[in-house]
Amino acid sequence: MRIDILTIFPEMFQGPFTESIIKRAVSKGLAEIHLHNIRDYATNKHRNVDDYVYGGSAGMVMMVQPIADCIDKLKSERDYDEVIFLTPDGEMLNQHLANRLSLKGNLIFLCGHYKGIDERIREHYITLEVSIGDYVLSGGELAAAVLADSIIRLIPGVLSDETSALSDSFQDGLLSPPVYTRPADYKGWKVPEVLLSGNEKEIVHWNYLKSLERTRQRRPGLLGESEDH
Ligand code: 6GU
Repeated sequence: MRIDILTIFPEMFQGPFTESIIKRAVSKGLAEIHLHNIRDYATNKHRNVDDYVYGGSAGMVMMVQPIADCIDKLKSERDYDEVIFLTPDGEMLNQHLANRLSLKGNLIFLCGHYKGIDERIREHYITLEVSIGDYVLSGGELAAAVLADSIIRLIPGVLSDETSALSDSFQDGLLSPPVYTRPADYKGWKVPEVLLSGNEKEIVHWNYLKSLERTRQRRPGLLGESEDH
């Protein structure tokens, strides 16, 4: 998979993609992340990428031309499956959407700033708008990093057997059960007996019941039950 990220703050991606699972996916050649500074496509004297809102309301809007030129260039080099705009008014990210996007080959992520982007970019280029939750971030960069992480870890070969995405919370529609490691007794705080029993069948059943219990307590909506309790 190849992800091209269009941003005015490429440095914001130094952290999230240079550690851990995403770093390994990139070094194994399973994912490529290419950052593009939208300002490099500005053609005016001051390299502006934003301008005042038509109609007089306060704030700045990202201009069409630099973003359009950047996307046009990328599209002339290869086909893209989706051009995604990260925005609080987009479709809510969930595991189902991450699964769907992990099957794609080439994606463009566009990170917005200020009051937003000129609507004509959305009309003529954007094929999918994604939000990561009902709160406002200063820009789309952190949302793009979250989206990229949720997708890349699902690419076959990225996770090892032990960290398999199959046992993730949400992958089976349930939250994960509690987990423990050694020692079996820490100052009298004991690991549940069943986990030490070696009885594989009983352990699988116990984990399932704990998943169900935790989901019912914390996220009943995932079980199709009422959220108020
Ligand atoms: Cl995708 N962008 C911004 N700026 N804020 C958000 C968001 C995205 N998702 C939730 N809040």
